Amino acid sequence: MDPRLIESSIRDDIAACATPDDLEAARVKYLGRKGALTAFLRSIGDAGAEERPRLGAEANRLKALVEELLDARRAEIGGLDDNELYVAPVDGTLPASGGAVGRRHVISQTLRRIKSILEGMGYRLARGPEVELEYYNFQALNFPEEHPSRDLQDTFYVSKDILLRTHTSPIQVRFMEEHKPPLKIYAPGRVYRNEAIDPSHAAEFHQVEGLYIDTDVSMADLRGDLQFFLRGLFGPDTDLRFKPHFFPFTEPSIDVDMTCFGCNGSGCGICGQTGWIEILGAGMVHPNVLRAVGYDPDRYSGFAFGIGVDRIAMIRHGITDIRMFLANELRFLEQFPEMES
Ligand code: 2U9
Repeated sequence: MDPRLIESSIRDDIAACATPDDLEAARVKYLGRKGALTAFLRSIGDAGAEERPRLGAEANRLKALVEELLDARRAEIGGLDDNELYVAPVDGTLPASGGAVGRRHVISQTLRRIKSILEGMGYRLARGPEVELEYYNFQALNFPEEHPSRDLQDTFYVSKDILLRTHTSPIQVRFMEEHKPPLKIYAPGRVYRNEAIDPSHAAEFHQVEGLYIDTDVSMADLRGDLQFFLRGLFGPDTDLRFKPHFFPFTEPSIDVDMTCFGCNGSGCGICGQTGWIEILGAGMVHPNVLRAVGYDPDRYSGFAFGIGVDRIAMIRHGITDIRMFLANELRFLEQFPEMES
């Protein structure tokens, strides 16, 4: 076949290609096993010896021409080279898709606020294990041997001497064993109790406890710190009242009420018309607890307080069922966008 005829057919065919599939068809038509150029190359063998070099050179030129034209046409119609990834053209005028942005769990948000206030007051973070020795959870904290909370009914035991901590107080016992006074620490964490589950009781929940030990620490210091803390958490109008209470690890022990942030004390739905909300427990660290960690109770005194993080989150957000915190129900969790640090 006449090379010039082949060349013009190559040029026409490739110029007419409109899609990557057309280009592939043109490639096969000329360079494929049964293609026109392939046939031309084979026919060279039948030509006379003096003709062969010229025909061979012509065949190679046409082959190179096909490849060159295919590449050029591919670039024009936006097809892909071999090994090239397809990248969709970006339309910068389209609106952004929004995307799914996560958020912290409402308990984590509450805990962060509590931590930030306490750290601003000079309390340092202390941590400890959730699987704890019975000694640190009960004995060292002056719980008598026959105390009901030690019962299997109330505490999850791992073995005879090992349990899931029922409060974060063992963290502070461990800290005191390793540090001399003065100290001012807070101990956040998850705690476990073998409770009958209902809207206000879960078998796992979260506490933060504070502990301050020095010479001459008094109940007045406790009142000052609790007031500063609760005003930071619930607003500057918050007032407190102390009621006598009992804990094995503090003496005296108190329950602390604060004026309701919903009505400022006049009575509303949040506080059950009383004007007051029971918010935390506290007291002066029992001399037996100081002795257990090797502190001299005649020289040192201290206060401690404990607060339920779940309870704070429920009060702040008007949540009526503690079990929602563990349900992993998105329609619940999405109601608490992060508004603060
Ligand atoms: C040491 C000594 C004393 C921590 C304290 C409370 C009072 C308290 C409750 C708050 C809500 C438990 O989660 S809750 O139900 N806690 O009322 N906690 S005093 O006393 C300590 C801690 C450590 C060494």
